[in-house]
Parts: sequence; structure tokens; C-alpha cells
Amino acid sequence: MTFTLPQLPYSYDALEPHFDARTMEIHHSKHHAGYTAKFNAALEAVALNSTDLTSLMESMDMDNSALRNNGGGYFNHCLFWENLSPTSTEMSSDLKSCIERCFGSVEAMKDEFSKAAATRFGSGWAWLCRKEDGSLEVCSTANQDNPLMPGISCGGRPILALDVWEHAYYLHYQNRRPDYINAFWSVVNWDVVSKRWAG
Ligand code: MN3
Repeated sequence: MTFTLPQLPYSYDALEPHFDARTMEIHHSKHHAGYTAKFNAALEAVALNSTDLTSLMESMDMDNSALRNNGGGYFNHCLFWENLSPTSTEMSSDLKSCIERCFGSVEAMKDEFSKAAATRFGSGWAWLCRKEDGSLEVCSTANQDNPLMPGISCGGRPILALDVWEHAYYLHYQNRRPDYINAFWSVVNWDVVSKRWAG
């Protein structure tokens, strides 16, 4: 096993009432665990033994659907859990200035991100990315694709991720994806996002 399921940095019920404990438990212990096992199997099938997750995403063979879907599923959820927090956090002043330069205001960035998350048809992810030139971009991807993968039109290094698959919200929010997206803003870990932006 090259990659293991990461422990959550908080308990399953820590993000209540925004993200409910049952959803968190199934999402982590079943869905993410499944991607982890299948990612390892897909790596083994093509004799890839790199442990550099970023370069595995950047050099992804997009025609290998087992590797693409499960590798993306593994990586995306690792990013997602880390950018959530049960306690209130604040973004760095540098990140805030950058967001204000790129979007006009933090609220405008959140609106654009929420819209990208709400309008992603079917399953996928919404992202805030830092581009090569230092600017920021909001985008979304289908299924378990992510901005690091080849040929994905939204470029840059992802610093904030939101899972908009139904498995992420259906138990608690049913078809109300916009309510889930709205709740997400209450549990974003801005310390982590700020560090990713700076790093
Ligand atoms: Mn998921």
C-alpha cells in the first residue's frame, strides 16, 4: 500500500451542525477509503511506485480511468478534509489582499466559488486555485478530476476544495446543494488555505 487513508484532524461530529457526523463518517470511512484502496490497486496495475502525489496528478494518464478516478478521489478528499475546521479561523492579510485584487472583495470570491459549485452539473468539485502568475481563479471540475491533471481547463495549484458529489451532502441536505455550499463557508479552515496560498 503506497497511500493510506489519512486520519481526519477532527472528530466526525466536529463540524455539526454544518456537516453532519453520519455523512462525515460514511464519506471518510467508506468513500475516501474506497478511493484509497482502488488508487493503490491502479498504481500497482501500471507498476507506478512514486509517492509524490502532486507529480502523480500532474502526470496523470487521463485514458486510465481507474487511475484517474481513484487517484483524483484520493487526492481531492485529502485536500478537502484539511481545508475544513470546527473552529473559527481567519485568512492571512496577504491572501485577503490577493483575493480583493482578483475578485474585488472576499464576498465576491465566495459568490463566484458558490456559483461554480452550484452549477457543476452532476458530480464534481469546486476549486480556488493559485495560478502561475500569482493570481487566483475559481473553477470546477467533473467527477474526481482536479486542476493539477493534464488538460483540465482550470489551471493552477488548488488551495481550497469543495466536494459537490451528492454523497457529500444528500443525507442531511437532500437535493438542497446550495444550502450545503452555504454551510461550507462556516467550516472553511482559512489558516490552511492561507498556508497553501503562500506555499
Ligand atoms: Mn466525496
